[in-house]
Amino acid sequence: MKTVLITGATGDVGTRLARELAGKYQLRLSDKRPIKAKNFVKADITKMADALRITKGVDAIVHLGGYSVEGPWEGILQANIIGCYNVFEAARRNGVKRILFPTSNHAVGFYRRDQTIDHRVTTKPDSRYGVSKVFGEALGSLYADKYGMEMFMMRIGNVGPRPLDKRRLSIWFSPRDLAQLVSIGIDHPGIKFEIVYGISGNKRAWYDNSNAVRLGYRPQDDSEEYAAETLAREKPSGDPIAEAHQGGIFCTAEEVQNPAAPPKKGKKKK
Ligand code: 15L
Repeated sequence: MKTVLITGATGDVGTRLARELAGKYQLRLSDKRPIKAKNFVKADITKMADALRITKGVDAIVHLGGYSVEGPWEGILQANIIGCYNVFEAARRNGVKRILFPTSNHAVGFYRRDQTIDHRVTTKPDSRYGVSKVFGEALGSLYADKYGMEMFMMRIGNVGPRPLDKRRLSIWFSPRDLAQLVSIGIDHPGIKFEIVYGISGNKRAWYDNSNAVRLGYRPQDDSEEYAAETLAREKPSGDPIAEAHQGGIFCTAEEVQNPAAPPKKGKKKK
């Protein structure tokens, strides 16, 4: 059984992924926030020593750790630029060949919603966060070409049990489809450097995901099942730039709240 390190394992996506992959791989979970689990190792990936410690002896790394929304540059710099460099470089030094990197729809978020894009388009980040994901893609490309590492870049949409709003009908990624795509990234032989979109088989997708299909991805879910209820809940944002572009409010906001974060205390549910 392959040993797989998941960084950022206590986050929403990490938690769902670990649940889906349990039993299929020997998982090593890591994060800077500790959880009680036998296979958990606490680490701060902004420190190279920690990155070296957690990447030792694994077959593949799913590097989810980092800042997951738009926010202040300093936080993004530490977590997504320095942290990403440390994990890739530690993997290289420890002889770990395969890295799965969750880049994001926000690496290409300034494409318009009336465009269909594939894995070959020029990046168009919609935020500092999106830029940090483009950095990860570029670093992966360098490590693939220069050091022969195997890089699987997943431009992830939004992972959750169901789509949250109209924009997410196009980019929704169900946990079981996430697990399928990650398994392809871990097990597919001969990966050099691949970019795929991490979304379910959504009818309303803005992406031509034929590269993932070529590698064997057969999504089981489609957001269309939730379209009527999602659209009925939708409130107009009044932001024409956000509405016109795939990245939504990431295109205009300076800070975006993590959609998976629990509602702030004191705010009563209506
Ligand atoms: C992302 O890249 C984020 O990691 C996630 O928290 C969501 O905000 C998602 O994009 C999205 O676009 O909904």
